[in-house]
Amino acid sequence: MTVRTASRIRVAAEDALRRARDHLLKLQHEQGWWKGELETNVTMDAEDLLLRQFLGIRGEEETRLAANWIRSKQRDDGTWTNFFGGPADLSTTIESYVALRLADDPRDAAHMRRALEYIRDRGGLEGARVFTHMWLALFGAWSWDEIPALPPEVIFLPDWFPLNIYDFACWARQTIVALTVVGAHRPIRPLGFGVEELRTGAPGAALDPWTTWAGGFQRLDRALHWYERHPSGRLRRLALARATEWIVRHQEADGSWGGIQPPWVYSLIALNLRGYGLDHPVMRGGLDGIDRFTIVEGETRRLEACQSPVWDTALAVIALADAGLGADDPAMLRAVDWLLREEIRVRGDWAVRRPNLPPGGWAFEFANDNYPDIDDTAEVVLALRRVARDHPEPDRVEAAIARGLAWLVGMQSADGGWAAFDADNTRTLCRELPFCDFGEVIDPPSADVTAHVVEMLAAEGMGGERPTRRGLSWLARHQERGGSWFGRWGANHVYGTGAVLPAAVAAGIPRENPKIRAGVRWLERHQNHDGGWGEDLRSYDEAAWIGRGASTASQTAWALLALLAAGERESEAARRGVAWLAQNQRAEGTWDEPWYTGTGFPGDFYINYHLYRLVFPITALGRYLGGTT
Ligand code: R19
Repeated sequence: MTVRTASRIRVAAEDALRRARDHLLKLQHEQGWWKGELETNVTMDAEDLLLRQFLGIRGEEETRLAANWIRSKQRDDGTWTNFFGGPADLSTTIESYVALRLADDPRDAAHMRRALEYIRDRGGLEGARVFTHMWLALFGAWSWDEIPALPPEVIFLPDWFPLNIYDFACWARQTIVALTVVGAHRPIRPLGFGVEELRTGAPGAALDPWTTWAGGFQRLDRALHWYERHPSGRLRRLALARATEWIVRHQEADGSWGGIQPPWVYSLIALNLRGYGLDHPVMRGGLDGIDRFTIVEGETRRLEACQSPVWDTALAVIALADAGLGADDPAMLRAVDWLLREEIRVRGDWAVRRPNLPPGGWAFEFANDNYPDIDDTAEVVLALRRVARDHPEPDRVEAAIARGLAWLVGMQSADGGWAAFDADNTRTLCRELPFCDFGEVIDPPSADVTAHVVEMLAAEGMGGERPTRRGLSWLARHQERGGSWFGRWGANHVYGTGAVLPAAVAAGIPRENPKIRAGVRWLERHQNHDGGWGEDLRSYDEAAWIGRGASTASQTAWALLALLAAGERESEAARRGVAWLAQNQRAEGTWDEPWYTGTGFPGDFYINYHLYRLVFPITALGRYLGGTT
């Protein structure tokens, strides 16, 4: 590279960084936090209308605005998808169709006919996921007998017994407890119309052989259905009381359950069936909370599945530190003070597996005391470390860091990796239950979370210590054959590799290490001709898409973070990546990113985090220019 090109790219990077940083600063809330929209799919909006219909509180205006949003997301072929550019999804299309019928869209309108045609072509309601069947069963449009049984008596299983509620990932656990109550009541409330047209009359799938887990569970399911019709009265009453008490105890300060839509809406339905009226404070709090997850824009209304203020704020603080903002900058001080106030000092469900571990972590959301998570805690500690020395109350920051660090060390799983919310949540048998046909129901360690914790341990000067070495060994064992790492919570191998290389190098792995080199080569091989990186979400289902896709700002930044950490700052690959960021920036300092680069559940649920396009490029450009890695 000539001296002229080198200085030209520097100038472009500086200019891009300045504009991006200024833009990010403008997005900070006066209380100190950042929160980008967490965009998912229209099942959120369809189910919101169905929830309101079930509770008898569906208003006309809400219905109209939500229907406008759902209609605006329908594609020309009549279908709905779960992410930008993705394939049509049967369950999502069915739920959207029913929601639009609630909004009085005529069955014979062209858009409804196209949707119905696709639904019937693809097997109809019979082919939908369990959650979709459940929503329709609430209104008598699907039979409760055809929903996998899930008796509330599971609440009695002790925490060492297979398939007890603590074997399930926290999001599935909360959903399951609520749905056991709903399933025991088998409610049917009026929808106002029939949806027979959704059925094809196709017979259900044949049973798997009884020698397989799936086949065994399918037969067990029949036995459970028999029990459902003859439950032991006393045991059932006790189980429902216990489950109800568990649900009420797990409501968060903002009225939510787990800060996420599924357990939230199912808990409201369950409690209502248990006699909690709409004016009961628990119900009121839950319903009011949903309003704060609702975005009304013009003539549309949509719901966030979850909110990410802690995650976004930690990433923003790191980005601004990389962009050269000092810890004494007022924006940084406000952010750090807010993060310190968000620390969770009480035990949550995680303590079932780690009863002697003192609390001290952060959740993803504004309020989620029962579920601080490892990923957020690692990023918050990394963020606090960047400002600790120059903070007016350094002891306060150090004490929070020390508690977070100890909590993270204590949450290491037995195999040396780290998962998102729990330690040793690895009972794969949970996945075989007929009920569990959507998303993921356990929370095993992943490369991205393990890397974030290792990076944090290294920043705390613990690179050489046993938890870190075990984490590094976990990462070494989980490198893919091509040199990359799988991205559990971000898309996909670009995210995993972008997390692992900076962590490994920070923890003292030499840049020449063959595994690091293999990671670098994997990234170089998957750089697009335009200089950026992109990885399509289809990569979770089709190996041919791994590392391939249209360039995006967040994924380009992740690749750059890895290359910079691996000592590739002067490489052609890094220069072209930086040039892509500079050339594709919008005038106001951010980037367009319609593609979803966040992962909720590989294959099933994806997230467009609206701040990813900004915070990650700032970190990458800042490190490129500052030379820090
Ligand atoms: C890293 C930080 N992360 C560790 C936290 C990411 C949180 C993402 C938001 C998740 O929102 C959810 C959660 C669960 C569901 C489900 C669901 C699927 C199966 C069962 Br059983 C129960 C619930 C469906 O949608 C969800 C959205 C970035």
